[in-house]
Amino acid sequence: MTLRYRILPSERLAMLKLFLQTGRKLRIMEAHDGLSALIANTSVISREQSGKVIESHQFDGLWVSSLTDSAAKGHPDTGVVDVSSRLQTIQEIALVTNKLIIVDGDTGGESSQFEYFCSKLECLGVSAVVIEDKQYPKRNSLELGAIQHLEDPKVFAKKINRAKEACLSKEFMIFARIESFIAGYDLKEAIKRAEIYLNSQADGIFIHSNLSSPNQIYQFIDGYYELCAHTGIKKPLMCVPTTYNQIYDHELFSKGIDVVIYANHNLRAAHKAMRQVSNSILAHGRSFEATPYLSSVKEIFEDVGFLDVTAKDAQDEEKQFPIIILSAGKTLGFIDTKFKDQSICNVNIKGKKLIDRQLDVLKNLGLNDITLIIGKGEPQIKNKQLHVIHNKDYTTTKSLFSLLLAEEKIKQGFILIFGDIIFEEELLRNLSKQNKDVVIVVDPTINLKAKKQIKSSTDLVVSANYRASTLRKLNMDTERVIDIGTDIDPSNADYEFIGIAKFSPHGAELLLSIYHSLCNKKSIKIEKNTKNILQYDISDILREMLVQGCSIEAMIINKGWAEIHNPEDISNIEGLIK
Ligand code: SPV
Ligand code: MG
Repeated sequence: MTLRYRILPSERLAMLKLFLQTGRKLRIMEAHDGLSALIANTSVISREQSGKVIESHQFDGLWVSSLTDSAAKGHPDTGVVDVSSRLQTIQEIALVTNKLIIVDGDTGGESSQFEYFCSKLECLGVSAVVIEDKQYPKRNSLELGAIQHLEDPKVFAKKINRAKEACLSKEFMIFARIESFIAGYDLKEAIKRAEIYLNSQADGIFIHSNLSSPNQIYQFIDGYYELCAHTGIKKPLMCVPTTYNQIYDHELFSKGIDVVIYANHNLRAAHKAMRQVSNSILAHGRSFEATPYLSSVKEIFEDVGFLDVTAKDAQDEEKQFPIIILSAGKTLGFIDTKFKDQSICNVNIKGKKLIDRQLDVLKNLGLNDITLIIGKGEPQIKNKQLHVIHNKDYTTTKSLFSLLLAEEKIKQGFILIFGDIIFEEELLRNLSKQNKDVVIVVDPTINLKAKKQIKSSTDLVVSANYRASTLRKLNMDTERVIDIGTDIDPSNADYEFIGIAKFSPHGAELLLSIYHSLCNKKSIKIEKNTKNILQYDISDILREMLVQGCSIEAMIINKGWAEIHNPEDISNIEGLIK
């Protein structure tokens, strides 16, 4: 269910009466379960002119039909679906919609049963119930061969009066449905019954016909309005143009009908599509040919609120994603400085260690599950929550080996951060919102640099979209990566991988399974080189994932980060930090 379309019972209950009092003409659509109700509730068509909506149409409410409620359960419409089951359907519909509901109450049963039924409908927020003046057990009105027995109209009116008196609210409405035409009687009988019901406590009249022409209905309307003028009582009029379906609802409205009900169309649509799809699959031995009759799974997910749930889950999970900081690399750029025997995370930038700068950003974002992987030196950090892992083999291994030392941590998804960069909150906030399997953060400014200015250790990235489009947005935009590595010719590269990436739980699972399958082989061929898995950098495993068909997205940024590879980088950064 989606949480988007909801309303409290008391508000919904009053809607029909309110609309009718203001003279609004209403179009009502059938629903037989939560999904059909959602579709009836949310369907809207609009006409635009010069980019402005000049006309828009949607249904005003929902009809819970006995025919379709029964048929959806595989039953005939003969009153065999019991009251509890009907109430269950009505509740299911009420829970996922916010439009008024009119319930088809069949004959209403005997008086006391009807009183109890109405009291329950009222509590559920149903606006109105319609009962037909046939004898129990009734038969559906559309089957011409069915034998129909009418109820004594005075007995029927009394049943309505009793239920009206049992109702708690003034807003709950009961409509008296005249079945004279259905049972083969003439206009005179129908008008005679209308007069009795006008003089009862019924709130409105429903006139039914199962002919393909609207003549019976039009004659009734004329007779009814004369009767109203004569008695001085006017109650709203409803009809169900299932058989006389060439008449537009606006024609019925202009004749004097107040509520037009499309009483079975969602179920008939589903029935036809289901039959076609089943036959097509049997005929072809696959489902491909049935595609035109099918909604996509995504469309269903959208309608029932699954996408809302996954978006909220992703937001919640942002906070729980473990952060892995890789800081075990060799600090070649600092060989002549006092940091030569230190992990890069300990270098000082304007009085503050690089790792402390990273931790500040993470803390501000509420990210507390942080693992730091270091090689040489001890991190001199007071943060007790920081989990530190030592890569004792840091001289003979590379970044993938370091990452895998935290294998237990990364299984449920993680955010990877290289230890030699500083970055702003905004960047990580945007990355956290991404929910694709693997998203790497990339920067396009390499394109502005001369080829020889690009360091040989830079992880270059080739994107599928870069070449296809000239219009790109920054920050939240992602593009599909087609290659990554330090060996890509800079003139073919679109971006630089900055050393921050997010792996969803599924992305992490893919990474681990590919890593383990690689471990089972002795050495692996990457392009021209043959590498031992111990010599894999993060970009090597990302490339291997691409080779194996995984999808990797690049999130593009062009500011908010810097890398620290040597004392010169530090002095550049210090110039920028206030
Ligand atoms: C229904 O939809 O169940 C109705 C209308 O009662 S009809 O089927 O036309 O009788
Ligand atoms: Mg019915």
